[in-house]
Amino acid sequence: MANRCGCAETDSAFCTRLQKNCGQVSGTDACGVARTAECGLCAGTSTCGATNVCSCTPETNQAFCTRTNTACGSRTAADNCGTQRTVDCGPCGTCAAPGTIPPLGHVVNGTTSGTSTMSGTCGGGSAPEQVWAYTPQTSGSVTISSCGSSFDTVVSVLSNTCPGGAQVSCNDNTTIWCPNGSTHSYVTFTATAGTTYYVVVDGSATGSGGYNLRVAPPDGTCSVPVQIPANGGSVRLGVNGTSTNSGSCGGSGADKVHRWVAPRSGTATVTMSADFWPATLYVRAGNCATGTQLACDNRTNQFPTNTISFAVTAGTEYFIWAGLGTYNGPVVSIYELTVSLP
Ligand SMILES: [Ca+2]
Ligand SMILES: [Ca+2]
Repeated sequence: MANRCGCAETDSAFCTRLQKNCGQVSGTDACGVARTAECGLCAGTSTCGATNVCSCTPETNQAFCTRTNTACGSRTAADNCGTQRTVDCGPCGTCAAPGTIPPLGHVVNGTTSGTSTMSGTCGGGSAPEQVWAYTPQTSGSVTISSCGSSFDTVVSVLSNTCPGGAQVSCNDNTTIWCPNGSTHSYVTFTATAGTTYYVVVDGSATGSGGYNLRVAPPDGTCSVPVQIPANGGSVRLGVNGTSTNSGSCGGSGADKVHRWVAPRSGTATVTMSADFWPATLYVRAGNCATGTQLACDNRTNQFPTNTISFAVTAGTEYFIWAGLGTYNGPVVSIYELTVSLP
C-alpha cells in the first residue's frame, strides 16, 4: 500500500499499469515504492505465463475434433481459446467414421489416399483403405463388386466390429466379368439381418484412387419382396443371380421383385432405368410368382428405360418384377425403379 502522502495506487491499478494480469508481480508502484502485488488468476482454459500474462494454449487438432464431436471431415468452430478455427478432422471412411451403404445396396463411390491402417487376409497391407458400414434389413446372400474402380482393389468384409471384427470375406482379383479389366474385387457372403458389416476397400500393393462398390442385397424375392411405399417413389438396387420368374415379353435373367399396395384405383405407371440390357419389367396382381400378369415391357437398347402402365384397384397387392432379359450369373447390375400413382 502506498504510504506516501498524496500518492496511492491500488494493486489492481499497479497490475494494469505494468500490463500484468496474473500471479505475484514485483515492481515499483506509481509512488516510487518497491512492492509485490497479487495480480489474480487466469480465467477459463488460459494459464499464467512466465511474464505474468494469462495466455491460452490452443488445443491440438485432434483435441479440437474430439471436443466438437467431429469424427471426420472439415469442422469450423471456436477452439478452447475462443478462436474460430477450421480443422480437418481426418478422412471419412474409417472404422470410426465409416460411410453408409443403404440397406438395398446399389452403388457407392469413394477415393482412397494416404497410408495404410488396416488390411485383409488377402491383401491391402501397404495401401490406404476406406471403410463402409452395411446393415442389411434382410438375411441372405450379399454380393459386393468393385468393378469399375480405377485401381487394383482389394475388398474385405468384417462383421460387427471395426477394426478387429471377424473377416467374413476377402478378395483381391476375380475372373468374374468386368468391362474394365481383371483387377477388381468380388465378395459374397451370407448376411444376418440387422448385423453391421464393415466393407473395407483397400488396394493391392500400394494401389489407391477412385473406386465404386456395386452392392446386391438379399431383398427382392417373393419371400422378402422390396416394399414400395403406398405413395410410390423410387428404389435403387443391385441385382445378380438366377432368374426366379419371367414375363410374357421376356425376363429369363436374374431378377428382383417389389411389392406395392395401391392406395387408390386408376392407372399406375412404373419405370425402370437400368445399366443392363436387355431389360425386362412386368407386374403381377395378387400373387408374387403366379398372379395374373398385367403388363410387360422388354427393352434391348443400351441403358434402357422400361415403362409399364396398368389399371390398379385400391387395396390390391401388385408384384413388380425387374430384371435382366437374359443374363443369369454373378455380375452385379443396377437399376432404379419408380412407381407413380394413378
Ligand atoms: Ca490397407
Ligand atoms: Ca485386385
